[in-house]
Amino acid sequence: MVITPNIPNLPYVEKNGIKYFTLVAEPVKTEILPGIFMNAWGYNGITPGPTICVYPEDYICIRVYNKLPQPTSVHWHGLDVPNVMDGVPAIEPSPRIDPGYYFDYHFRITNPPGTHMYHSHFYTVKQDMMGLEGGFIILDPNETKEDIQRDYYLMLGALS
Ligand SMILES: [Cu+2]
Repeated sequence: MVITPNIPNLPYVEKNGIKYFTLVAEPVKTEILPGIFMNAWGYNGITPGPTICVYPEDYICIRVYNKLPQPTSVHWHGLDVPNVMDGVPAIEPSPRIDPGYYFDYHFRITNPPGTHMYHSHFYTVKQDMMGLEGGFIILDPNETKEDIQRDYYLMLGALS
């Protein structure tokens, strides 16, 4: 169990052995300090986006809606996925998602347990710095509560 302070885990629906997640890339207003708001971009109303937690061997489908004013994509940083699902449209046959459209990223988790992230890989310098990123955790099915008392995921970023 990994806790991301102030950020919920992304819920999913399991059907026929596949875990279905939904991300909505969209403009968000986020309170970075009490009373200080920042216009950012994020997923499902927040930045960083919700933390995705899965297990090795899971089959997953992540539907990404684009409610941004420009195309986007999602790259699953560090995960071994087919090129067409990797979310890097400029150099791979992985589609960009135009405004108003969605794309279903579906793949099997073949990595071992570990800590990763997802982020935009379209106009990356702008979109990542606007906040389009989130945590992606591959949990260890053999880990017990006695092994680890607290496990936190922190995402640090610098706006330039
Ligand atoms: Cu990356």
